[in-house]
Amino acid sequence: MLSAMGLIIIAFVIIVSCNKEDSLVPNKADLGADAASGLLKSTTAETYIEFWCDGALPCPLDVELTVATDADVELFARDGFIPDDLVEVLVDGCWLATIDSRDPEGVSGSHPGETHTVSLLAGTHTITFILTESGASGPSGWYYETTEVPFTGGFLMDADGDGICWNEDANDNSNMDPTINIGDCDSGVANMLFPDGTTMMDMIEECMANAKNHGQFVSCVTQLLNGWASEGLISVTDKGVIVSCVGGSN
Ligand SMILES: [Ca+2]
Ligand SMILES: [Ca+2]
Ligand SMILES: [Ca+2]
Repeated sequence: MLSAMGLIIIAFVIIVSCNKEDSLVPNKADLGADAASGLLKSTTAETYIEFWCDGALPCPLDVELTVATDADVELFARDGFIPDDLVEVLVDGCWLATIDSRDPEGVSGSHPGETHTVSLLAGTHTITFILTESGASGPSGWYYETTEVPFTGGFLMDADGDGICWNEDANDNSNMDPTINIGDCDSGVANMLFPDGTTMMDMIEECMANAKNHGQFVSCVTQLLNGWASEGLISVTDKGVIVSCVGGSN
């Protein structure tokens, strides 16, 4: 039994469908959810989405994805009607893929689609599809589907949790200790994150990895500390505390 509101929504969806880029009515199974938001939930494995920005680009569309346990997710997306769009796919604000469905022939028919895998920790995540180029005169319709597979952790968007996406992070596996520490010696001085995604501890660890002996390690760290002190990132007192940690290390 359909409620009056349900009928209104379906009527709305049908009107909208008639304005779609090539007047194809979407799969009936896709009708019936939140038409006002521009997102029609599917009862099939694929979810139908429409970019509604009155022709203004870029046109972003967020969908939420909740995974109960850590999982790799295979994210499939395709242009549903005329293959004529460029769509950026972001997960939790980080770029995952660019899907280019543009076909010079402009023939009506679905794009075969692409699958891109992302590693997600348990919880709710945001997938953002951004229509950046489109040949559609009206709303452009796409489909996506997510499939959970065993977690590998190989495709995390921000593996070290420093807020810098994998493709913009100079060190994707930063040492995020809150303070600068060497061995058992904690200086108590804040381990700063630089804009490129490297931390002070990353740089100290690099000194450690490259030094052939303790003298080289001390000299490498001292050079870093002198630079940070001259930039005002650490105080002279901080520098002294760290130097004594370095001196006591082996
Ligand atoms: Ca299209
Ligand atoms: Ca990062
Ligand atoms: Ca980092």
